[in-house]
Amino acid sequence: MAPRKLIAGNWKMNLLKAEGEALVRALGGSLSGTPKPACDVLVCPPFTLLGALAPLCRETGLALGAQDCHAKSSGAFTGDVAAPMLADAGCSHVIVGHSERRSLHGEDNATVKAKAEAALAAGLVAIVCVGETEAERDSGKAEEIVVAQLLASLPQGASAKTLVVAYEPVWAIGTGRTPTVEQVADMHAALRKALGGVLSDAAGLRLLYGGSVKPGNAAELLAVANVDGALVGGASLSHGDFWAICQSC
Ligand code: G2H
Repeated sequence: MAPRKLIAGNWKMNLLKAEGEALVRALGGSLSGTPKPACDVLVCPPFTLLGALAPLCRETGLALGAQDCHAKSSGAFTGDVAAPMLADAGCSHVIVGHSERRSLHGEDNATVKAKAEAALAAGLVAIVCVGETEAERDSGKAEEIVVAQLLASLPQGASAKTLVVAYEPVWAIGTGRTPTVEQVADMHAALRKALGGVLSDAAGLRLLYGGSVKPGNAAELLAVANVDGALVGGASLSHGDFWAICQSC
């Protein structure tokens, strides 16, 4: 059976405390109303808001995640945040290996794998992101490249309960461009197959699509085989847009 869908909002480096609280309150209000969305809903605010939003998320049934963690559990790493700190702040999930971390902070697959392993060790669900660049898509080898990226980024000891994979084509992130449903279907099928070779419960693992998901394209993307939810950036900052995406499940 396909897993229950997950809609995750990646707020990136946006929103101050009052704005974040207002958004979570609005989402919580929608979640407590009817009809209930056929998905779990997760918000991933910046580190600075996690402590303030944790009690609000708990009250309203929203899951809370962070956007990154360090691979070590503590130490002299100025400016970094460790996975146990995120769990302590009330997070259940953490995104690792987002393409903005890979490209702007030089994170390679080994770093992403180490971060995902730190997340699992802290009791968090790791959302491991993978995706090809435009040049890689144009090369005709996108599936091969993304599968290799995924296998090299996977944490040891992962299962469908502790791992989520997000396919985010780099050329679709924040650009308004999205792959065709056929391209998404082919990539997700390739990722599921590759996961089946390394995880016994790969059929139950959530495979999210991310990259310019909006209310206008969410239903179509979420209906694609092997798409078990979405990782939403820009549109997750608007209650109306994000809730419309949740209702598209
Ligand atoms: C991809 C996505 C969220 P956006 O980065 O992870 O962002 O929906 O703005 O393309």
